[in-house]
Amino acid sequence: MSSSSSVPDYLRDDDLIQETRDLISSLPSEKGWLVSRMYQFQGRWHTEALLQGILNCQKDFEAQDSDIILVTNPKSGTTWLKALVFALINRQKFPVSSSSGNHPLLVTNPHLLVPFLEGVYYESPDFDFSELPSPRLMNTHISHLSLPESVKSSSCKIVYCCRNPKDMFVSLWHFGKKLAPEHTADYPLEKAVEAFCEGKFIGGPFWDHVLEYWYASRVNPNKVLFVTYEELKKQTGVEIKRIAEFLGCGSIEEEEVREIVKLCSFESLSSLEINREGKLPNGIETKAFFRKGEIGGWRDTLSESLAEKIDRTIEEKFRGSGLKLSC
Ligand code: PAP
Repeated sequence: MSSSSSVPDYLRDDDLIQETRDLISSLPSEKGWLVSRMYQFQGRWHTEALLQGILNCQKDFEAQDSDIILVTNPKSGTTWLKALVFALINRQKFPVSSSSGNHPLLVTNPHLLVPFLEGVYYESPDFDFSELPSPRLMNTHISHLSLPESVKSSSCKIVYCCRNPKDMFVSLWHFGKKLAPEHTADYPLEKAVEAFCEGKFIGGPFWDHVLEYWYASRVNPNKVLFVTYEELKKQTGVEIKRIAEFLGCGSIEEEEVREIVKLCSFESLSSLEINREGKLPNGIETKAFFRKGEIGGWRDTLSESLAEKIDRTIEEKFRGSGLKLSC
């Protein structure tokens, strides 16, 4: 990955330990869409830096029973889910009412309120997770297969948010063009769709990530809650209540639900100064996380034939799983 100032540190490869270099030299690798090189580890494609973050996390992260871990494929609603769950679990400490103008979400980007596990484990290995207030709220893109053992063995809760793959792809396409123009120039849209359908992009394949958590949610519904961006969009309040029930948040007033929906809506968050003008410590502009926030926005970017290619791929991969994603 280049050292362009807009690229977050967790995507840079400058700071690897020797053990990781040795491991990497044994892994399948390819030039990738959005990155100069990516490596296949436990079935998923990663940059060297993200792989280092995942390895550190697997080694050092000790989950607590009260932890809440939000999991997504990139561009599947991470920022929104972070805001919603942060507002929900902190509603006693930080009441969400339109009259209170000092809610943390009004002055802080959701990514700074909810740490990104593998990013922190790469960028700031000394970060002390034990200092986070309980229940600790964190997020990750790590696949179910590669989660730290303690996450699986403890009683911590996982909320997984999935998004329609065409919207997810298009969101990543636009994000990548902004963030890493040098690694997208040689990837016209057709080639990027091809890579996506081969599962070859950071964190991919898309379907393995989704299906692992889908099955985990079927097998252990008290441990993994599966939500979708589309349902969140269509009935945010209903989904908030479902998440609240899953997390054992106690009863929640209808008025509180309405206030959380409003505070965390695309229109509200994207219009805040912190999310229009701000930057994360790694240099990435906060506005990059707010583009359109729509269902079906892929139509502006994908031709019918590219859309069909993604549909065919996903249909084949999801066959027999019982999972259907609306678009
Ligand atoms: P990340 O995984 O890199 O953190 P993530 O937040 O999942 O990114 O993706 C950003 C997408 O969520 C953007 O979608 P788009 O490109 O199709 O527009 C962004 O607009 C959308 N998004 C961010 N905040 C919200 C929100 N409050 N409501 C709905 N969508 C949102």
